[in-house]
Amino acid sequence: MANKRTLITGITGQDGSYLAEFLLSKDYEVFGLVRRTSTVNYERIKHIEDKITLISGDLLDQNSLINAIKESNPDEVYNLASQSFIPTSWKQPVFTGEATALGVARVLDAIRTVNPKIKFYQASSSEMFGAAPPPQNEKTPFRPRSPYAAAKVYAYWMTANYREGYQIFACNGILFNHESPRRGQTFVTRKITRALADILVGKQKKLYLGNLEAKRDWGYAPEYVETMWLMLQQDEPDDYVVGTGEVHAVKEFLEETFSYANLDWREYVEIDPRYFRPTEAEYLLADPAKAREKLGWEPKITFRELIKIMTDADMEAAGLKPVGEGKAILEKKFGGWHQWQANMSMGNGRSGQETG
Ligand code: NDP
Ligand code: GDR
Repeated sequence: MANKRTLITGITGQDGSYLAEFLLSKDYEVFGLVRRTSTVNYERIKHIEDKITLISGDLLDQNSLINAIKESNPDEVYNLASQSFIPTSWKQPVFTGEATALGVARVLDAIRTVNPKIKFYQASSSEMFGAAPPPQNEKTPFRPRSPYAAAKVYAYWMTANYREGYQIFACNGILFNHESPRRGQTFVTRKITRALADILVGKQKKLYLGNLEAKRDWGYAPEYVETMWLMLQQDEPDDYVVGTGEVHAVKEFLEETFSYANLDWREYVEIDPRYFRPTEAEYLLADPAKAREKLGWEPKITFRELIKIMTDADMEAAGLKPVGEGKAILEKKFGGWHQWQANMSMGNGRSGQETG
């Protein structure tokens, strides 16, 4: 039987790169949509570039999506592309809406036009719950608290409507925060682990942060991409909340990271009002019972283990000898398709593959 084919949008991002590795391990033929940038930014996928095919396109350009779907002829499309940083969504709300909301309508309509039998995964977000009281599950009404969240709510409902109206096998994965050494450097977890490494090597003296009281349900990204695939392997399309069911404040993330390297965060951290948001999602905590029951999914990496993995990776990337517990945890608990070395694809590389 021929291998399955997949098109991943957002393949150069954190999740796209892990999903590509995971699907390659399942013998998929992997195609990735990449947009044109003045400097090539394929650092997260450079170690698998000879195993995947990149296609030029943009969520803002309908024809490029139709062409990408025709060219890749996929069984499954994973739509991970979006403007995903919440502060930017306040500065560029219209652009965020174009990519994160209308971009999804464009992909869905391209599928409907080219081949409605293609299965579709939409990267929905816990941010959609915003001000809704915790814990949040599939039945919790959305109360978005940012232009990003509002755009994701539109995309969520478009996905549900294409499922109900056109019988497309379309699923929303409502994923809570998931992190890794490949996390973008402006997100708070990576900002903290990277700053710690820079402080240790003497490149940075202070770390400036915003709201330390916000609470998040943080998990390990490679585990989360497995749920995306599981959703598309079920008999019926559906929506699922994915998270650990454990909540921690930003302050706890700080404490754990700095104490892992025997430092006291209070000596290094300063609050900068620039990092506060106009409105905040204060308390996001998943009730992942449905994913556990229907997908058989259970996260393996705990909050403290996640911090050790990320900190070790940032220390190694900074040229330091890592404490080492994070590396050991990964080898013991994860294995299989996901290895330590691949995680280190987080630097600034240059790619060989060209797209037109
Ligand atoms: P990243 O920000 O790391 O990656 C986003 C990807 O989208 C990049 O590959 C980026 O390309 C691409 N992209 C952005 N705009 C466009 C566009 N106009 N056309 C084509 N591609 C575009 O995000 P993550 O990997 O962390 O997240 C993946 C998805 O999951 C996103 O949709 C995010 O909103 C959502 N999500 C993430 C969560 C998390 O905790 N990580 C939780 C819940 C949802 P480029 O490299 O060129 O910038
Ligand atoms: P989030 O992630 O907004 O939850 O969105 P982020 O790591 O940016 O913020 C988490 C919390 O930390 C607080 N915070 C800071 N955040 C940043 N980035 N920088 C700071 O200096 C800082 N100080 C405090 C924030 O206020 C917030 O409460 C992520 C993205 O991946 C989205 O795309 C995704 O949908 C959601 O997770 C689930």
